[in-house]
Amino acid sequence: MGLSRRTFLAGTAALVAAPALAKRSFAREPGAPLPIPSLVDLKSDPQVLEAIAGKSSMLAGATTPTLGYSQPYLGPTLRVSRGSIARPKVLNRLSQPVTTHWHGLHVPAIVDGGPKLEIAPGASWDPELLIDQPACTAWYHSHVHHRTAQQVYQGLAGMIIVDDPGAPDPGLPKTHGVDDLPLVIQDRAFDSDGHLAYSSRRHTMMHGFKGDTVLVNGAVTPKASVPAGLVRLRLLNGSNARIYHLRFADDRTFHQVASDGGLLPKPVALTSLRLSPAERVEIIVDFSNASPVSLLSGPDGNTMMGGGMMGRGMMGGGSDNPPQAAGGTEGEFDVMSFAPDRNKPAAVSTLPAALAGAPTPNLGDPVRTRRLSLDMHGGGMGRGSMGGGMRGGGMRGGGMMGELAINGRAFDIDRVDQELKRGETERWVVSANMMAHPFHVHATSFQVMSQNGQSVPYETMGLKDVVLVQGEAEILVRVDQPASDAVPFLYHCHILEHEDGGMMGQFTVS
Ligand SMILES: [Cu+2]
Repeated sequence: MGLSRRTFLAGTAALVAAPALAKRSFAREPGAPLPIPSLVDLKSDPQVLEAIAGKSSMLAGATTPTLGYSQPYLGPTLRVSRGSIARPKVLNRLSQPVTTHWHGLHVPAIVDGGPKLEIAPGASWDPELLIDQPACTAWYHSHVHHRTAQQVYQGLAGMIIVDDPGAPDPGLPKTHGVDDLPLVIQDRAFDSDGHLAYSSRRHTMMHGFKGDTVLVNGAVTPKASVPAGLVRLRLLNGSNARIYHLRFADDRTFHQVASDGGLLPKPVALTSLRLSPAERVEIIVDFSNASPVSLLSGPDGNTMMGGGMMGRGMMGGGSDNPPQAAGGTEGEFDVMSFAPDRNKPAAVSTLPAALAGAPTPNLGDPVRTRRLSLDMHGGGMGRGSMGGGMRGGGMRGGGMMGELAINGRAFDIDRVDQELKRGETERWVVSANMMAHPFHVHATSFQVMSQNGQSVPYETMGLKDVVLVQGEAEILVRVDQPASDAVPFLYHCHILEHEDGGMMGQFTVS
């Protein structure tokens, strides 16, 4: 691999160039086989998920304390099936409370796993999840207020595959771990002991934590052996804050076939894609030329000073947090690599022209409009303000830092912020200031209608539960699941430091 500038951000490159540097005792060695999480089918009997503390081998020669669900880091891929009841049993073997939120599943708030549903140390939780939604890639993660960022960072997350046995077969690769790969992409940092490093400095909280090392399924820049044919990649950005700008090193065309809420009507040809925190994208990649290739990402670029808010695509100057500073295009880095193997049979050789079973948006006309302003500032902005006066204002002198809020109010677990009527479609106008914020709504898939006044074609965006808001986004939201005052649903920024810091609100559905 050598000392390519793509090996990773500046810190890693320095390590490779000077292995004697005392600060970094353990090497990040790319190219380990891609770990494939075990597949646990939640269709039938209760299946136990244990939140545990484990030890992982992420760096050469180091042991890294981590958290996981039934494994040392991350958790199994859970498969649920439309029309059936999934019965996970979550056991908390840790000394701190956890929750398990089913991100992307359309289930009632009482089983959604939000911050009101803490599982105490030693306790267990037995939700019944009636699955009734299109096939998609979802995920699960802990969602304890003020602890989400740390707990997900330590490893409390995993992927969910929703199957829809009643829908027509779209003709896509579907053998888990063979030609249908779950890829949980996360950036992490390590201290001199090889332990996961995390900073809760104000700078980190405001920008979101960004590490200097990329893990895929818990391995540093791994290599996947794949059939020399069509392969489906289920990409989940499980990072706390980093936005990836993904492309293949040879700039090959690939096809997006699904977004958060399920299949797109037909494959969309791309040469790059942007994946913000908590978003999922399914792509089909053609490895039939059998050439090894790397998947790369450009720099995140989502900083308050970078002026990225109104930008498109590659935002701002590409500066990351200071320890990982890597300017401009030199900040491009390897995420993982693929080694096609002609001895592995490819089950699917032709990309379908249309994707049978894709959901159709049927949200209808909105009955009301709500405005949500994702605020970063010193507070005092009125409820419902669109934040126009704050746009592009920057954090001058740093003196304004402190408040993360929505409509001027920081999260309060005892306050309901919005009251929705079950089954009613609403238009939400979501605005963001200072940075781009990935906005998530629990319990539903929404349709993005426009961004900054430009209409968004459904054919390329599909149904979403996270949308990166840069400026202003207009979405159509309908929630069909109930939520009471006692256990409301949530909407929030999915930069986990922003979520923990108060950029979150609660809503009931009656
Ligand atoms: Cu945010």
